[in-house]
Amino acid sequence: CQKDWVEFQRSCYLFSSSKLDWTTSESNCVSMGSHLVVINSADEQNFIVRNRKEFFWIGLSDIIVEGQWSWVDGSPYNLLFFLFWRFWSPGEPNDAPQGEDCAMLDYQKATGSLTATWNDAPCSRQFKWICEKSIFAQ
Ligand code: 2F8
Ligand code: CA
Repeated sequence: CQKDWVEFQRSCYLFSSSKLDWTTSESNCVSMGSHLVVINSADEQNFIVRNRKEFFWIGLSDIIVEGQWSWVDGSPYNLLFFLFWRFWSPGEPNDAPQGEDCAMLDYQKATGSLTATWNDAPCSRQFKWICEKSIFAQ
């Protein structure tokens, strides 16, 4: 991986130190040949949040159609898989009244063996973010 990027299971990850809204975070990743992180396993989720007590945007939103979650890189959103593994925090996604279409890692509501679980939050909020690209796409 390039300088400042961290390798895990054939991906390189960049953890931002600044905060941005969800759309600008994704644009920042795209400008570096990556996307906001797409989480495909509990292992990956635990790796990216281990020892980090912060919120991070991930590459999942239902901006286009409410209730239809989609990953920024077009990976399939496997509802049964994510429910089985309880990747969402209890009661999430709840599209809280102000409207919440973008997913973030919430270390405060982790359950079971996961070190963080997901919450949907307003896309305009500013959080740190995580970019991911394949180790073969440098
Ligand atoms: O704990 C549930 C709820 O907590 C907050 O709302 C009170 C979050 N809101 C923001 O982050 C803006 C909700 O997303 C979350 O569902
Ligand atoms: Ca929510």
